[in-house]
Amino acid sequence: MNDTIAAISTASGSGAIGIIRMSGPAALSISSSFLFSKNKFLTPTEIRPRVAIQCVFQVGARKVDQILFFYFKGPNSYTGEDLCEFHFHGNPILLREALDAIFRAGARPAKQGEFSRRAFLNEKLDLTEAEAIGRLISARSRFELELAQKNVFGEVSRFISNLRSQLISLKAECEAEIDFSTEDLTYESLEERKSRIETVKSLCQNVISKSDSAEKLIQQLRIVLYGEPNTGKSSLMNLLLGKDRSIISEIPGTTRDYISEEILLEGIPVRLVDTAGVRETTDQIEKLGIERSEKEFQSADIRLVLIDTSKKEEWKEFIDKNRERLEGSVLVANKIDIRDSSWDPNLFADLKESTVCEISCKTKEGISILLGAIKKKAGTMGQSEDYVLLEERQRYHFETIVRCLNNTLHLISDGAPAEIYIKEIDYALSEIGEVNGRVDTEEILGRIFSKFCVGK
Ligand SMILES: Nc1nc2c(ncn2[C@@H]2O[C@H](COP(=O)(O)OP(=O)(O)OP(=O)(O)O)[C@@H](O)[C@H]2O)c(=O)[nH]1
Ligand SMILES: [Mg+2]
Repeated sequence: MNDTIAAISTASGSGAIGIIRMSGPAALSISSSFLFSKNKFLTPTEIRPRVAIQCVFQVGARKVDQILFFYFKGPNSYTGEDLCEFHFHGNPILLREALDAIFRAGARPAKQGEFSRRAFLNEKLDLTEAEAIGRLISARSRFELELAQKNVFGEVSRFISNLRSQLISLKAECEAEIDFSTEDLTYESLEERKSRIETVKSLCQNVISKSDSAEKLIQQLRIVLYGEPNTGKSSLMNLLLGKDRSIISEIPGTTRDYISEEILLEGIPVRLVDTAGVRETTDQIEKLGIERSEKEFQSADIRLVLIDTSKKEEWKEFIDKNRERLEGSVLVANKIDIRDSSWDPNLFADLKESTVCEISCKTKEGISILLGAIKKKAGTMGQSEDYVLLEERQRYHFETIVRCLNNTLHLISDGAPAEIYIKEIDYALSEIGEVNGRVDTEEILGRIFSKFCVGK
């Protein structure tokens, strides 16, 4: 990393301020050639680290802008190298002019992610933290942002180092057994060893499964509103969207084709789909619409099945006819403001894994409870201290670790000697190294000798 890189670090377009960053050995000397204060250019020695300098950014005789300048002396900077920041007024043309001058003075354009890459190479960040910073910047929902924040603050890195330390001690134990098996040392029993491996394996499996459900929430859940005509699907759609998107009328069969909209529900990005009411019909167009409703119902992540509680027992027939298909759905008992005396939510207590929510689109009663039920269905981790693997890359490595540990367990059960199954533990360890980009064999050696004090 002998060259010096520079780039505009703020978003494109105009804004109150626009920042150019420059990192590398020549950062300070290049910067100083533009910093004009009190009738002269500053010399590098006049620039103190971490002190805001107010001056003019000047290219030769041309005054470009009044700026704030910061110098972070390596290794105490984001990249670990000398790093300079110019805070301009945020006009893209002005920033471009300044950046071009910086390039002419000897810096080269930074490639995508190159500042973070240098930070990683200088051990300022590990790979998972670098990835989390990327997520933090690009997160499209509060939910995704919160997860990225946990990773930025090192939750995943801590999890990984804990896992790694468990595997290293496992390996150390096996290694000692191989090297010193003739000496009179006691080792853990195979059963103990297997149960330790199981523990590590389930830690990994747990984080993978949490990550899969988080991924769904980040990608966009499909929530489908389904039910007979006139039950209030379109009314609920509009209510959740906060705008009149679907046409509502007292005529059954109003919605003929599905309508979908993207929204954030409780910070989770979802796609809401309003469908045509399902019923027996001879109308060809309505039939096509109903076929689509069925397709949407099938492919939904969360199904909101609406029933009209104002109709005397009509809902009962619908539920009884569709009993099996409705398992796992959220039953939305609408029009509770004008419910018929025959309505009784307890009649559906036996529907497996489903919830009944009584609401009124008219009075908005029960809507927050419904939102809570949706969130619960979504499997949200809520306010927990949890972290997940946000990147496909990380999940891939964890799946490989689980495979290696499974192999180890099988080998042990088959009576294989430690020399053989230790290889699988090795693979698992190197995968962990891949997750955060740190691979170190010295560490393993150190552990062996500190733990067993052999060679006394
Ligand atoms: N009193 C009362 N009326 C409601 C409520 N929800 C919906 N309605 C009325 O019920 C009628 C049907 O509502 P829609 O939202 O169009 O029903 P839908 O399920 O989309 O009907 P289709 O599109 O025909 O399948 C309208 O006249 C709404 O104003 C409610 O909670 N209380
Ligand atoms: Mg409708």
